Amino acid sequence: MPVVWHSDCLLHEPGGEVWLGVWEAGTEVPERATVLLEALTSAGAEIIPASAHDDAALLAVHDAALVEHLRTVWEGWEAAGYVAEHGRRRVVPYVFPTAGLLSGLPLRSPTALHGRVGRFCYDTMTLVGPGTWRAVRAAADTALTAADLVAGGARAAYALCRPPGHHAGPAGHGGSCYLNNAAIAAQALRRAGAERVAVVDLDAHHGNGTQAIFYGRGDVYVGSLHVDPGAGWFPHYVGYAGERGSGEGLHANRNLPLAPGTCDSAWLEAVDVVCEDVAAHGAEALVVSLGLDAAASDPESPLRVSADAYRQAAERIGLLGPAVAVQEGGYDLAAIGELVVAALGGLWAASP
Ligand code: SP5
Ligand code: ZN
Repeated sequence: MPVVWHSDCLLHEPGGEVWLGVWEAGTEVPERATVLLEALTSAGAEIIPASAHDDAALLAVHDAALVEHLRTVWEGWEAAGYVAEHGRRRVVPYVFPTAGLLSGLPLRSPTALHGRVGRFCYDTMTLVGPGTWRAVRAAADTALTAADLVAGGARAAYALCRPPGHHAGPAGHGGSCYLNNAAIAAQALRRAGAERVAVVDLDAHHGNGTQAIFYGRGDVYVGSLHVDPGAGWFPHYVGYAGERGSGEGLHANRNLPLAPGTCDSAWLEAVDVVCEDVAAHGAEALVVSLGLDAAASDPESPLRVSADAYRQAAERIGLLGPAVAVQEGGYDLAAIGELVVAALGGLWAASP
């Protein structure tokens, strides 16, 4: 299994997250990537360096304003004195243009950066620091390089992306995500000639950004199994079963919310529902949003999935077509190495 990697992915140091008003250590740390890389290297995977790709691939799924914001927000934050004069060592928004604030009035672009950041970041947990943009851009290149390999005939490839991406939508980011690596890969597969593509999201959280990007499209199916957002889990407001797509995309979106505590058998049943959809969709290529946080020991989710179930899920998905696996969440540093080896082993064993 080719493993695509760029060491710039280590440069993003969120330095914690503000959760419910309190600054906490956070779990989306650079060590996640080094643990995954070490486990895959030890398992004998071939490590392939990510190559640079044009911004066009990002702009195919994201608004130019979001990309430009992410590219420039740290230097703007520093230049405006938020760090040196005010002790704000990371970019964190505090006012959000929700429907409750705007009450139907148009979305403005406030001149003050500390106001404007809430237009692009929808939570207080997705901080920007000095190395964030380079890591975000490298993660997108990593996904694109893996998509190139699959478009060029590889039966599967894995993008070791960090930061993760599936919570980033067309115009906004959050949930520890900045640009949507999986959506960028899916769109690249379309552009390379696959008429129909499917995204299968195994992360413990709903892939709201991927859903939003493809919601109105019939060419890219999106299926996600995740802990029920209504039971108290991020992203809280989206990821419900009734969200089936709109317009040409109607029925090309599937959400399978799972109760906290869901174990292997019920999780694999949900995988099978998505696999049936993918086959019916006629996907010529797949993207797997490979979050490892559904694992029983993960600190960010109450699902109770084993490494063996990850292997079985990946085997079933791998039978459906050539696949680009894109790293999403997964926060138990003691477990994610075994989990990623199990999942990619299953995908590689099965892929046609
Ligand atoms: C990519 C991904 O998996 N994003 C997950 C975003 C959800 N983060 C929620 C963080 C909530 C604060 N952490 C609480 C830990 C309690 N054990
Ligand atoms: Zn997650």
